[in-house]
Amino acid sequence: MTKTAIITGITGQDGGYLAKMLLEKGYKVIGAYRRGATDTFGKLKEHGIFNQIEMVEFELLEFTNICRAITKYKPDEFYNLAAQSFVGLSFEEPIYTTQVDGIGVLYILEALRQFSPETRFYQASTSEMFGFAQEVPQRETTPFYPRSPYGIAKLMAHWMTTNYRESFNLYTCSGILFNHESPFRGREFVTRKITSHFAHLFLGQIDEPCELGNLNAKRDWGFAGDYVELMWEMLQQKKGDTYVISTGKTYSIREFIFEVGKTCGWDIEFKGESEHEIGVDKKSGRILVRVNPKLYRPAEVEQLLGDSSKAKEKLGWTPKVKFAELCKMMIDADIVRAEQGVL
Ligand code: NAP
Ligand code: F7E
Repeated sequence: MTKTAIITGITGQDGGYLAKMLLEKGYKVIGAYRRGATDTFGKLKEHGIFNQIEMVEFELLEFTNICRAITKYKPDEFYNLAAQSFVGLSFEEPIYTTQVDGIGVLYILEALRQFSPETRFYQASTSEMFGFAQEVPQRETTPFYPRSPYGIAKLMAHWMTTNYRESFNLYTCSGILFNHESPFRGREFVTRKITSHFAHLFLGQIDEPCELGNLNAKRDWGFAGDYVELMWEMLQQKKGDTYVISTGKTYSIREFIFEVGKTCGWDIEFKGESEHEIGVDKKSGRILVRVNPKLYRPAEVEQLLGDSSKAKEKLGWTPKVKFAELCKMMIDADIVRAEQGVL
């Protein structure tokens, strides 16, 4: 029998990859989106799947709307990927972020409990909950220490997800995913900010260096297309659980810049300290990166490194795309877009 899945955050990076994968598995996919003044379906159209998805209006702050979507479809699986997902913005909009990323998840859980308790629920949790990491590497048992309103709101949602499993016997999963990127990453996130800017620099469409904040930060970066497989796997087990998903390797922003620069034919070296630091192509002397202290965060997550042994053992998974391949995939895609004038 055809299974039905609701995906919230369908217009985002992960929404597109997950929808594509579920369609390939024969699912009926319900895309839960919020109405906007401009078209937000660009990623789904680029994936070539927009016409295969049934869309339903869905706003995380509107409980009645959530109840209607759940009672209408009573889905086999519900993937909650919707969120105010930008950590930097969460310092400027802490109340909104907490409502959407924390309370919004409680609305969904409560609606499932009331109207569709058989639905299996996936919550998009995050390595930002580890924040000021209390252990290296971070695993399911590592104590949490979030460093942003985003991380704190997601932690509330994580515990609600756990609590509704323990209290009401719902099948709920919390996927603690470390950073995952792709050519569909939002352009405000550091990886895509770099690849989209470098694509324009490479083609000579602009001259200004890419302005960045803290270059020391280190992240465990994986590929979004790999990670959505795990979201699905988590919902196919005997019971719901919490899993860390990561590559087990960590790289600095500088290393990401260097790797992306290689595809553009640049050999980037870093000169100067703190706000005076620049990234320069050794051969031409061209300045490609500049630090702007305005982009520093009020509290930073300096380093994340995950241990996904549990997912490997229980879900039989290892990440496929490696760091260098990911960097190349992202810059190649942005160069093509910039050439076509769609970046
Ligand atoms: P994304 O590209 O920023 O997408 C976020 C999605 O949420 C968009 O579809 C957005 O819709 C929707 N949304 C935002 N506020 C909403 C609201 N109030 N009501 C309904 N929909 C709303 O995020 P992503 O990278 O795909 O990440 C997916 C999920 O995983 C997020 O929950 C994120 O916090 C979490 N996560 C991401 C990572 C990562 O590295 N990517 C790691 C761990 C966890 P619009 O298009 O209308 O804005
Ligand atoms: O920052 C530093 C910044 O915004 C990464 C989200 O998907 O992953 C993401 O959150 C690092 C930080 O991602 C700039 O200070 C330097 O240390 O790309 P980001 P994030 O904050 O790690 C987690 C797992 C999520 O759950 C989130 O939803 O890069 N950085 N200079 C910069 N970051 C940005 N955005 N822009 C800069 O100019």
